[in-house]
Order: sequence, then structure tokens, then C-alpha cells
Amino acid sequence: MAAPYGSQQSSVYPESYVGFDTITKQIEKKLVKRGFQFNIICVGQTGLGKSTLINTIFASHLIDSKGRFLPDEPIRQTTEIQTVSHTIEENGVRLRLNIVDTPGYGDLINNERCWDPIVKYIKDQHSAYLRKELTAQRERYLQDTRIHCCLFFIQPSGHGLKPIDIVVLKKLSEFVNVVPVIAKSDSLTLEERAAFKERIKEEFAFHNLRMYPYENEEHDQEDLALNTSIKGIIPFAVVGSEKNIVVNGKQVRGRQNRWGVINVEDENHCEFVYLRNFLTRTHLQDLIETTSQIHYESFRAKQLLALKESSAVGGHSSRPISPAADRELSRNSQRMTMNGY
Ligand SMILES: Nc1nc2c(ncn2[C@@H]2O[C@H](COP(=O)(O)OP(=O)(O)OP(=O)(O)O)[C@@H](O)[C@H]2O)c(=O)[nH]1
Ligand SMILES: [Mg+2]
Repeated sequence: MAAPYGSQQSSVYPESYVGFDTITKQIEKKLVKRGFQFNIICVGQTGLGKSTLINTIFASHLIDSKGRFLPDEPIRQTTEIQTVSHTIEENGVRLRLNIVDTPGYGDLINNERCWDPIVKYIKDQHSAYLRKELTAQRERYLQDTRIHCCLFFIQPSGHGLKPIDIVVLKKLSEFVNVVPVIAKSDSLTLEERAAFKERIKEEFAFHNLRMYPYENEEHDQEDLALNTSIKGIIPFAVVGSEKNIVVNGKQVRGRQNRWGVINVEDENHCEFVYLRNFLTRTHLQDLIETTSQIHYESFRAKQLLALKESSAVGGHSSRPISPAADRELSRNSQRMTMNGY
């Protein structure tokens, strides 16, 4: 609320001032109080640095990656889907960031349907939200575990996408906003990186793979310009590291090689900072909104339609709304049986 009743002074507010322009402040205050939740999932073939990048984003050792700190340590590998959460606060705004780490796929003898658990996990979050939404006495504010962004890791081969990646990307992009990243991009020269990006984009177009951000009629000039510039960078060429290294007396997150240091946060070395800005500064709200309005909406519509059809076909178990509705329902199901549905 802007000011207590009776405290407005005529010298401050003109006669004609009604005060509905404070609605933006009122909404902001309510939203800030509630806080925000943002859910990301990392998907890709095994050993591409998913767990390491999550660590880099959180800048602390929260998830075990395959990286070894001592030579005789055994190799660590992500073996199950696991979530790491952090609540970040900036100027009074609370953001709960959940990053879901997934086991890498593609290193088994039979890789058929090895991506199923990941796709199922994403769908399950939609189902859980739908179930909560449909309960008779639903909560005022539903906890949102739906995945807002899927970071898809591409091997820095320089050649193009692997057949398995194309299959997985096709599946994922039906349900979630997919943002591709080139993993371990320190292995590519600048020219190789630029050529690889172009090749990957051509493959997306050729295989009709819909990557985020999407075209949207509601976008104004500013949104369009922002998306055009971000599409020029995607797939982000990233480098991850779990270590801090001292460069010129300053601690930086980086990778020490025989010939020097790669500073993860240096824009001349890799595009990690662009990815972080994209996720937290420029597209956070749009990723959440697109999940809810496009992916969840289409999932919801399909589920409810299937539910309606199954109750229309088999449907005397559910209680009719009224005798007339019941007669209509049985007429419809008779008609459907006669038509061979
Ligand atoms: N050169 C280079 N190596 C990296 C990078 N990121 C991670 N690594 C190394 O790659 C190895 C695998 O990293 P992980 O983060 O465990 O990979 P992952 O994708 O989580 O592996 P899975 O859990 O098996 O799917 C480790 O030795 C990391 O130190 C990178 O950006 N560049
Ligand atoms: Mg891992």
C-alpha cells in the first residue's frame, strides 16, 4: 500500500490524482515478498562438464563432478538425477535457483531410449503441477517445480551434432525451453568456434529443432533486438571450472594450463558470462513465462483432452454433472462406438 489513509497532503497530490498508477508498486511489493523460483536442468552426453558448470554457476563445490583433485582419487560420475538449490538475494529480491544435474547418456553399448528418464522427469514436473492445480482446495500459491530452461551440452567436436543428440533434442524441445551450449569450448580456436556455431545452427534448421528464444507476436522492438543479438551468440561456448586461481593478485575461477590460465569470467576467453547474464538478467522472466504459457499449456490441454475422452468412452464411473449432461454423454459415447472410435 502506498500511504496510510488520510495521510495524503493536497500539496503533494493534485486534485485529479486517483492513484491507480501505484498498482505496479503494489504488484512489485507482493511479488518481492513471495520471491521467485527458477529451475534449470543440465542435459548432455557423459563427461561434457555438466556438473562442473553447475558448480561454476554456484561458484562453490556443491556437486561432485568427475574432476579429481588428487591423482589417486577415483573418477566421479553423476549416476542419478539430483537437484542443487541456492537462494540468492539481491537488493531485497529473493531468487531460489534450482539446478537439476542429470547423468550423462551415450556411453552404454545399447543407448536406445537412454534419455527416457530425463524426459520423464521433465514431464513429471508438469504432471505434479497439473495435479496440484486440479485439486478441489488448491493452495493459493503453487510451488513451481516445472523446468524453465534446459541447458543442452554439445560436444566440442567441431563437426556437428551426433545422431543421438538430434533424437534427444527433438524429444526435449517438445516440453521445455532448450538452450544449447558448446561444452569445454577451450578446446576450440576462435575460428573453429565460429564455424562450429554456424554448422550447429544449420543442423537445428535442417532437423527442424526449435530452440529458445521463440518468435512471439507480442514482442516489441526492444525484445526483438535483444533476441536477435542473443540468437547471434547461441549456442554459448562455455568453459567450467571448480577451482579458483590467482591472477595478478586476484582470485578468478579458471583453468590452469601449461601455457596459461583460462579465466571463466573473461569474455575474451569464453561466453560463460553471456550465459549467466542471459539466464539471470535478460531472459529469466521470459523463460518462466514461456514455460507456463507454451509448454505447460500444451501439456495441460493434451492431458485434459485425454481425460475427457477416456471418461466419454468408458465413463460411467465418474459422477454426472446433471441428468441431461449424463444423457448427452451416453448419446456421444454410443455415437463414438458406432463410428468405430
Ligand atoms: N577442458 C575442460 N575440461 C572440463 C571443462 N568442464 C569440465 N571439465 C572436465 O571434464 C571432466 C568431466 O566433468 P564433469 O563435470 O564431471 O562432467 P559431467 O558432464 O557431469 O559427466 P557425467 O556426470 O558423467 O555426465 C572433469 O575432469 C572436468 O574437470 C571445461 O570447460 N574444459
Ligand atoms: Mg555429472
